[in-house]
Amino acid sequence: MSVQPRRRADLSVFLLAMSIRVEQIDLYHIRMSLVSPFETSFGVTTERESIIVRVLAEGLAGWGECVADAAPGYSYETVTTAWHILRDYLAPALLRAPLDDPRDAPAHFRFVRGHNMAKATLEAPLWDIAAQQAGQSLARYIGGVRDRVLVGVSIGIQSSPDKLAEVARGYCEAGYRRIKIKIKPGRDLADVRAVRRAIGDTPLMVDANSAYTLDDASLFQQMDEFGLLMIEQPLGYDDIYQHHKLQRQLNTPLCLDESIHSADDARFALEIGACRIINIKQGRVGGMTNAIAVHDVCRQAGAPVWCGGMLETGIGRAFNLALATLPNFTLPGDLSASSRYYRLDLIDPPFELNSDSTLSVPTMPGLGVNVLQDRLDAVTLRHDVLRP
Ligand code: SMG
Ligand code: MG
Repeated sequence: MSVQPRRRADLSVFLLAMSIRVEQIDLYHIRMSLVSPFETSFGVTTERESIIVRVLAEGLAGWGECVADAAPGYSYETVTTAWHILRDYLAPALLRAPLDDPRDAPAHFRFVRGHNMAKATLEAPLWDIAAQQAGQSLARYIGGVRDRVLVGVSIGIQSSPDKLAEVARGYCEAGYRRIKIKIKPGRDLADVRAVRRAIGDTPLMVDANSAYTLDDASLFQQMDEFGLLMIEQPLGYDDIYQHHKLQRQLNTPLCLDESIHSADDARFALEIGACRIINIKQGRVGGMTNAIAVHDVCRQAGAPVWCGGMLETGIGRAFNLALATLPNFTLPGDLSASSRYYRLDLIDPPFELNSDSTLSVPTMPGLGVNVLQDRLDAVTLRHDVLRP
């Protein structure tokens, strides 16, 4: 007799935990100054614009951050397009119908083609809420296997190779044990040589952000002598095929970033040998669900992955950290300490670098970081509140 009521109670807890009825969505368009300008092959970023989203559901608050930039340099998506897609399409769809699970978000948002960064922004708070409902950290909730994540630093193009070498040495002294440098035509081999000389055998890699063509194959062959960890996205942002032609001429592994938008892209790229490593950014692939799918495809193919960064505040960084606890994230991510990006982060405490070049993964339920509402308000340019 005592079994039945208990079973009924267990079931209701189960049902509660599996449904997310959204009551309110807050969109914040923010702008924050970087501690130093970040130059890539497609431009210089001095201020980061972004969208922070807060979802209220089931008595809980979940947070997310959009990785689109103000300008369409890295991706066609911008803060303005993401705001439009979020406010006019994705948020209304979410306010209309409850989701059982954040893993259903990609299907729920499929009526919008593309706009992965906007979709990821609104999927994120659902993961935060679902993990809180389960009473687990997001890392544990998605099946993460580590409590610290190996990280490196991504350094923008500097005024000269010597200056770059000095900056890279500074980051090594600060404890980063993997250096990534940005390259562009005219600022490549001499930069790599100078940094290699300055940092000894510290793992080093380059990221071209699609600034080259196959005609530059001999340049990349010359990079083989520097023992780089990988060369990231040398060719077209929308190309996979030509990368395989380049990869077969090199000893250094290629890594794809901009070209990979889905698990299918990852499978195709690995199958044709276009790269040996993949950089996973949840924003680029349309959210955590798809990011996990990309991870799983790469793991099955025996290709290691690492977590990319988009100069996120601590909110987006916390998502990245949780993602990077999955087993196949075996290479250091572009996830540096808060102080590498912003003087004041939006979370408390800020992320700090451990002495083993790791960041600690939050352990509190959900995303596990405290968002500082007053700091958020102070950097907000526009705030919209959406309700059913
Ligand atoms: O968040 O540490 C970070 C930045 C890492 O280099 C980084 N990101 O192509 O991988 C990349 C770039 C994209 C952002 S450029 C503004
Ligand atoms: Mg990149």
